[in-house]
Amino acid sequence: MADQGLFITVEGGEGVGKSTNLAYIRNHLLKQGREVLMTREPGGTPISEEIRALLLDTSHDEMHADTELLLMFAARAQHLQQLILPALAAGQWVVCDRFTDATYAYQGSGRGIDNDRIAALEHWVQRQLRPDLTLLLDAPVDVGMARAAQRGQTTDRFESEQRAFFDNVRNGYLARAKQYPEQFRIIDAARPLAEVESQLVQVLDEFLSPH
Ligand code: Z5A
Repeated sequence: MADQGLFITVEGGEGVGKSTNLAYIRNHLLKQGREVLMTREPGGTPISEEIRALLLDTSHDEMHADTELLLMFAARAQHLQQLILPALAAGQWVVCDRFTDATYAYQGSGRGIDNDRIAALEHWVQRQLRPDLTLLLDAPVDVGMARAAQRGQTTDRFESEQRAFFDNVRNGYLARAKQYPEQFRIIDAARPLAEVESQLVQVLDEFLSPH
């Protein structure tokens, strides 16, 4: 039987460079001989991607925060059962663009839902599963927003939020990182790309050495 794979998540506010750096992370792990599955949340399976479309649709501005929270976990339940857990059991390393720490940051700190409610769903849907490593790409909100604007895609339901929402999200992430220092590594994502990459390599190599 294969050894259980490890679960790495990549987090951060809008436009900080998650998508840009995911390919770099994947290549670095492949070079070290790991089998890697890349995926994202909300999404990653056909059902979860349909839920994602519902969540991001700007025409649903009436969506209640509880509905949003439950849809995030509905997408996650399917994603875990269909993709993430089987891959980890087969010994693959799973790299996920956002996971439950995004729920604490966006639905918790952003929308104001109690952490206890999120924790109850987390326990129900994930049991004991938590990320082995979370790379938090952190940058001032202005930097992320300017980069996202420069990229020039259409705005989704989250991106339509006000500045204060994104400040709360960033503070929520930083609070999680402080609370769980064993899980989180903070990457200064405001730096030029080459510097962000060298921070990632340093953290990944440190993490890889005992595994
Ligand atoms: N969400 C939630 O509320 N609750 C949950 O539980 C989960 C998610 C799981 C969709 O996520 C939304 O779901 C998300 C939170 C919510 N909404 N928001 N906001 P997503 O991950 O798909 O969407 P996103 O955060 O909007 O990702 P993004 O905008 O695609 O950002 P990114 O991937 O971090 O950035 P990027 O595309 O890699 O980079 C942006 C631009 O900056 C691009 O032109 C790059 O070339 C440039 N860039 C990147 N790095 C650099 C550096 N270092 N220097 C200069 N320029 C750079």
